[in-house]
Amino acid sequence: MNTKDGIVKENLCPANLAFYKKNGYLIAPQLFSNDFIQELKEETNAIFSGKRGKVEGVINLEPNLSEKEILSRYAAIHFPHKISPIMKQGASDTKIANLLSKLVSPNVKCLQTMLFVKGPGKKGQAWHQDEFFIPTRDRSLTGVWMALENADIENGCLWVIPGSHKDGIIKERIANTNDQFADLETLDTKPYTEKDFQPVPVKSGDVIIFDGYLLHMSLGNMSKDRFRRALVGHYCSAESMLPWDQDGRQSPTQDFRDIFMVSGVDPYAYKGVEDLSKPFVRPDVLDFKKKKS
Ligand SMILES: O=C(O)CCC(=O)C(=O)O
Repeated sequence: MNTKDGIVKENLCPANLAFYKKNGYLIAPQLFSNDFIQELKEETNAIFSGKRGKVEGVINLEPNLSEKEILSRYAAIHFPHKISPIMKQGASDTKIANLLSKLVSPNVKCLQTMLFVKGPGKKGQAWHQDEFFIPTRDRSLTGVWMALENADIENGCLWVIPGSHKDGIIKERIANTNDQFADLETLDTKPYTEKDFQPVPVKSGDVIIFDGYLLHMSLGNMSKDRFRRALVGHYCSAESMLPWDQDGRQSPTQDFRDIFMVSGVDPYAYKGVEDLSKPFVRPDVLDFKKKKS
């Protein structure tokens, strides 16, 4: 594998496309300017302090807390774009949309954002495939992981198993025994072994794009004092209806319509869009089998 082919320069080149097909991910360096990263970081503080509106699970904070105290409370918040135009702007960035329009479909919709801070001592997310949680009809689910600061092995960067997306199979879920993971379940990663597990360290402003069937995870943040802020967007082809109930948070549906377009046209525009997703704090223990009662 020539890892250089996995780095996008100005535009996607044929070597990038071949790398993505074979390995299931790409890195686009320095997509966001330092100024915009700074804005996103400040907005993260505002969201985590509850200043941008209701986030289920955020408790009212005492005034005058330091940034560190605010960010240390929770590892991540889902759907920040619902209360923050700047987060929505990040997830709709034209450079990202342009890449997705070539990798996924000319018509691309965004259905979820997640804002990670993952401070020192916080756990990572076990091996998983995003399509398990967010099923599309055409296997087009794609994750975009936007680094708001440098992420490396020490502070819990993303890890992938290159090529694991290719057979398009949802792997068996088994009990997790790794205490670096927040989850009760992980994946049976066989036939892959540790030598296939690859960290994807990135710099602030870099973006990782990955296939919804790619096996990926992150370990705990083992640093003493470094956060690992990242904005993540999930996208799919606008042609795919979206039978996604958000692990029981939403009613069963054939086509979840709380989406926004980032590229092209929406073939289902006649259905309109709905306001359904509600921002919430990611629990410290992740039990995805639990359904809404
Ligand atoms: O950044 C992380 O810790 C996990 C992110 C992830 O698994 C995802 O975006 O699907």
